[in-house]
Amino acid sequence: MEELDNIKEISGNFFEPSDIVKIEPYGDGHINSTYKVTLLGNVHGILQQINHTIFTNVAGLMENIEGVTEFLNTKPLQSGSEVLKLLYTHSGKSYYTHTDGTYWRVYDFIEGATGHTFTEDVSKLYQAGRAFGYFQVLLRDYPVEKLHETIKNFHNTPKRFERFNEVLESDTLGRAKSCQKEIDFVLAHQSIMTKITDAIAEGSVPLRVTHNDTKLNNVLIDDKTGLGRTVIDLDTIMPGSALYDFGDAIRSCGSTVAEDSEDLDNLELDIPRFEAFTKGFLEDLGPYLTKKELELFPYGAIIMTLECGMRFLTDYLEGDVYFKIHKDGHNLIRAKNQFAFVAKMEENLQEMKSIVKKYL
Ligand code: ADP
Ligand code: GN1
Ligand code: MG
Repeated sequence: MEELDNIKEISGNFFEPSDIVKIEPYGDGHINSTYKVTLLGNVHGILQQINHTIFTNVAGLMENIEGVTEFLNTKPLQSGSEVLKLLYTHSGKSYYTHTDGTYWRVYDFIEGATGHTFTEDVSKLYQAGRAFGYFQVLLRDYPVEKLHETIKNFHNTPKRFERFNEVLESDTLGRAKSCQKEIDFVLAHQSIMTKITDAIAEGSVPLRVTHNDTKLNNVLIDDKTGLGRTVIDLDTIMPGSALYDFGDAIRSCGSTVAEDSEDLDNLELDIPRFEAFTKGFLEDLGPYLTKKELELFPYGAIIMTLECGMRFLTDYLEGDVYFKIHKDGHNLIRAKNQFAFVAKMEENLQEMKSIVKKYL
């Protein structure tokens, strides 16, 4: 993390330096380093150091975000919702490259709204579902050829499995012995991993412009009205499947406990939460989806959760080089949690299927 003095100097490329009152770390993202900047007059901005180890083509990434936000601004939006807004540098660029090789951008701060990492409030989940579903509806005619693939094979689960195996084989830190049960869980689930990629390859599931990182705190919910206000974290907008966006969201909000909870005895698939998100997600998007996509929705939730657990486990084995961690073993804790959730969803597959059917 950069020194705060340095960050103040960096912010000065977007704001009048004399207006900057305070800069503090903000939010709960696992990838970028995010700061809330307070300016005179109690105006705020979101400053982010873009993780360029993960997003190696920062110019392409920012071109995607500029293109998508400009496009969304041409659309009539649902009442109460707004588009994330980039602030430009004094020289008119959407990001700033520091002399130390780091990359920075600023968004308008969305006031009076929250990205919830965890909630039991089903109305928020319904709203999050609506926001993510509508987001995909709005982007359905976005010129896909304009998009840079910011992380190759991001949700290609079999490719993620290959990578997991490579890391496991080398086991350079000797951590495999501390997670044999989780390794076995991954190996026992190999056959389900190809279900979405096969359907895409055979043409029964279409590629769409998708968000690809639909965790609950990537949608800001208005604190007063409770309505979904803005979809954020646009770094992974790429051609993908509706199953990724649905599945990843259920992964993050369909459980009775948070993604990194160690309280696995109380971890269940929460049916009302699953239903609330599903209802919201399908409300606007449902009519655009194919029968096969909808049939695979519950599998999307299982596969995205399995994939994310496998990514956490890979990162644990590799020495925590990808996801930000806040304690020792954090990635292993997350992986155990995700695998426990996969098992619960497998037990409830029939019920998930009937709920999806209800909202067609
Ligand atoms: P990461 O890729 O690290 O997850 P995000 O872009 O999701 O980064 O930002 C991290 C957190 O910062 C979000 O979960 C949200 O709480 C907050 N945040 C991001 N952008 C804004 C914004 N424009 N207004 C208010 N809060 C924001
Ligand atoms: C990351 O950036 P953030 O915190 O919203 C990750 C997602 C994972 C998620 C797990 C670019 O999301 O893919 O599902 O952590 N984003 C990236 O919490 O890898
Ligand atoms: Mg995020």
